[in-house]
Amino acid sequence: TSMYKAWLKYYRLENKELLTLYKQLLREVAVAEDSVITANAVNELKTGLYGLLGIKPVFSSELTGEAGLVIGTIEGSKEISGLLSADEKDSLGEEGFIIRFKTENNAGRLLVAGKTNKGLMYGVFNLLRLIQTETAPQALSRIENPVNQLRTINHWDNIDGSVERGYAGRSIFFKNNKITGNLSRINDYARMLAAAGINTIAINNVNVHEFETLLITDKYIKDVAKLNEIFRGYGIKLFLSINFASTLEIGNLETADPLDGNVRQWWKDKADYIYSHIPDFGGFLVKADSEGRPGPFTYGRTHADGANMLAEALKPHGGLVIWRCFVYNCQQDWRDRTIDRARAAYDHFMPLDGKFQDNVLLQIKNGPMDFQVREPVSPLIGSLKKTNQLLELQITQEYTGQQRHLCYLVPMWKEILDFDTYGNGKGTTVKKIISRDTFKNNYGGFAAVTNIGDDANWTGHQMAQANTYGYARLAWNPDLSSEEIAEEWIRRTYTNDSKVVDIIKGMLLGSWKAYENYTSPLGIGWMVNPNHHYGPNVDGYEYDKWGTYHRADHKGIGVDRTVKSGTGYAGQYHKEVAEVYESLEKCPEELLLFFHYVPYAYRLKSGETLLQYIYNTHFRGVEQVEELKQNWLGLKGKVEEDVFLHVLERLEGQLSHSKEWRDIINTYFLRKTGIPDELGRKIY
Ligand code: BDP
Repeated sequence: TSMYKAWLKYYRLENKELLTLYKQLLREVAVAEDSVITANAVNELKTGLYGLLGIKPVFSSELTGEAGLVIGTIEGSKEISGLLSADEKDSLGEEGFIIRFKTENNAGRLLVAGKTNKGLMYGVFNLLRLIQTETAPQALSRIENPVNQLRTINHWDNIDGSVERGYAGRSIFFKNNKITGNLSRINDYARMLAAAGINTIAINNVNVHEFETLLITDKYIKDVAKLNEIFRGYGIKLFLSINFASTLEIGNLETADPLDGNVRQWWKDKADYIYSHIPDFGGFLVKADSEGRPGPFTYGRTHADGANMLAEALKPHGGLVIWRCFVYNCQQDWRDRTIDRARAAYDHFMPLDGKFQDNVLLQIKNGPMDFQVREPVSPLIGSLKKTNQLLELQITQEYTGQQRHLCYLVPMWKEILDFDTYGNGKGTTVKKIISRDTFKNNYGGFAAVTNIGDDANWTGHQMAQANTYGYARLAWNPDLSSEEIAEEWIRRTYTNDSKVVDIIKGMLLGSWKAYENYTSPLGIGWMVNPNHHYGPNVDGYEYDKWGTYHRADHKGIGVDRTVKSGTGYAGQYHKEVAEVYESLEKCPEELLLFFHYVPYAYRLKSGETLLQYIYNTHFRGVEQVEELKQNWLGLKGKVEEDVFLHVLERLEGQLSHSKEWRDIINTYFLRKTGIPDELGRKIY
């Protein structure tokens, strides 16, 4: 299936004029550079140009004529160095690139340059993207540096081949407790990631169990090194999730206390060992003291003690510790309304600001709970000032339809990135904090849990590829718009036919709102089946220990998180933000039930009561899915048949499932209140 090629399809250009122009321009390519990364870039160029233009250019170290493409690094190529101004050279970062088009005497000359071969590679991938999306040569010229330093993908893959929260088949890395021998698929994966700008990957689940603990031993390290070699060729650093209790489980020690001398020595030796096999190893990703995983709390130590111990071991090798802030009590008492899981990350980590080594990064989930369809931004972001930070997003659609529903998440991520934390006065948006623009920390960037598996189309629902792609593009440049990203993805995936592009773009852009409409309302989240988290179950978590409540009764619904009368969570934000969330009137309506307990008769700004709003959005959400399906039906014959049928099958499933959501939610509130729909629609 063509779906396997994702955004690297390189269909022949449909625009004849551009096709002719580019065939002329790209007959000859000069590459004065030789490294694995450059060789991979050149291979991509060969594949890409053959697909897009049907040509096999002549490759040499110098152009023979006036026309052609010159690729190189500033240091490696005199020609490139000579053609660029001092300003241009200065503006290039380690991963940045320049694309330049010049016409002289009717002959065009194209230049792709990086300061390093990584930059050069990104330049080549971007050139291919621009041709693929029908950009004219005159519009190619640009200088780009990635805005974010770490652009990370996390896999929740287990060595037995299962994937935690995976909805696209089994692991691409592991099978039956072995590391895959199918390295060509890994190579294709590395191409996809690098083409979209990813530069870091953690290949195993953050929940590290018995076998995964052994990844850093003789049993697996050579095979990990083989994977690393592939990723290295595309400028991607490899990380492993580690077990904080490794010293106990594989180290023959009786403790994992981070302040114990033997434990510290064990990790130093372990780091030396890993780097002797993988000299450019990225470092460790750690989930500690969370959902049953071991951690420093057992020994009465702080998370700074734990992270710093590992950081010290990795430091001589240039490695990093990425430490997750998803730490909360998953055994709480639902009867106690003063305890609030939303507070946990801030309460645990805020007191540690400034206490972490400079090669530690905290990885913070975008919201205080757990990847719901709507959450406020974590108050840690904007509060931590002296700590390296990664924003953690979830591409895999655990709570957003599990890749059976279409839910394009880029618009949600954009809202998060553009959110003003007031952390350093007005305008301190999340994107400025994680890009290190605001607080000038050592490291920063993006992390996300991937939606990739071994399905032939990688993501289960083909259109979920747009989320993988969109995440990577935002990590490169968070100022790209949802529309731009959608459009790029569609053109690279399906066609440049603008009518088709517009229809699919409309589908993508409206899908998150549609999903929100027919699922849990106004920021309350969690009305899902426990464990697998698919499908509606309003009270599924209501009387359980996980801290995920909606507090609905016959009078109203919502969690009072105000300082005045609730859990005090709203007070974790800077005062400008706290004031807004604290107030029932000022609180953005989409988060109303996250912050306030609200009576059903409360009037929203639209004039609807809260109850009527819930009914209306649930009927509307299903209509929106019907519209998605109608739009797609109009594309028959305009996209490949197997793609057409595949997406149609998913949309039909989504439609019937959205009705289930609508009916269960609406019936629940009808029964709680006894108040029927004002418009007399049938509620079961
Ligand atoms: C939750 C998932 C769980 C993960 C956990 C985490 O349900 O499977 O282990 O997050 O982020 O969303 O560690």
